[in-house]
Amino acid sequence: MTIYKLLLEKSDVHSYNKRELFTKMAKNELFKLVIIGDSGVGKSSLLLRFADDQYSDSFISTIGVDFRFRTVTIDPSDVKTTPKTVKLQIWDTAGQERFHTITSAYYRGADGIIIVYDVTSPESFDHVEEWLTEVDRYANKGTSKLLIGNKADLEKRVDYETALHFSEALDIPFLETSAKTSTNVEAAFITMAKKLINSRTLTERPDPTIDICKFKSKPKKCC
Ligand SMILES: Nc1nc2c(ncn2[C@@H]2O[C@H](COP(=O)(O)OP(=O)(O)OP(=O)(O)O)[C@@H](O)[C@H]2O)c(=O)[nH]1
Ligand SMILES: [Mg+2]
Repeated sequence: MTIYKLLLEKSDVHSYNKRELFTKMAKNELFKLVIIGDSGVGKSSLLLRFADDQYSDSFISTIGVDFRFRTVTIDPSDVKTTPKTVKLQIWDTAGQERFHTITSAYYRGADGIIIVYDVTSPESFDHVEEWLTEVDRYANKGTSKLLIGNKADLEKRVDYETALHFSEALDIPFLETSAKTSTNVEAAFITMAKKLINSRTLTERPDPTIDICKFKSKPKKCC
């Protein structure tokens, strides 16, 4: 149970404060993620695997955007707070160039952005830099990023080490996944959720410095 729920149960919490706490609670437990990358790298397949544990070999290119929800519980040992159940609202975007104006509008307000390339397609890896430029242009400053190399069940044309060095240089977590076999799909979204929980916890942590002026006794009036 979160601290907010405990406080809400306390009868002496003023109703105005309760409303504030409710807003904070809701805010705390929902993260908006956006998946981007070239057409055909497997963005929709990753989302379908994560949200419904399903996979299809047929390729139906996404038109515009689509979204799904999934609630996940994060192990308390992995986050700097108590056990956390968070709702992920995941936006799947079309990789086709003609939709970029529409899809880039979804970057703003995203808590996390997942950039996907296809390990069998060096072109899709080369384009990651362009996708990151778009993210810097349209997303909020503090947006978390994650790099995914999908289709790891197939013969690779982009080395793991090359992608890892690239991601480390940018300080972005990186995983190779397969939407087809499920490998690392859960791990990828959980990695992003943990990153977001920890960064939100850090930004909400109260300032530990003590204002000593508060404890100074008021000057006594003479006479
Ligand atoms: N072998 C293999 N094929 C995959 C994998 N993920 C996706 N595919 C296939 O790749 C094709 C494209 O997948 P999508 O998920 O539709 O690609 P997308 O990135 O959403 O493409 P757009 O919507 O056009 O941007 C489909 O035929 C999928 O079945 C994977 O992990 N392994
Ligand atoms: Mg798609």
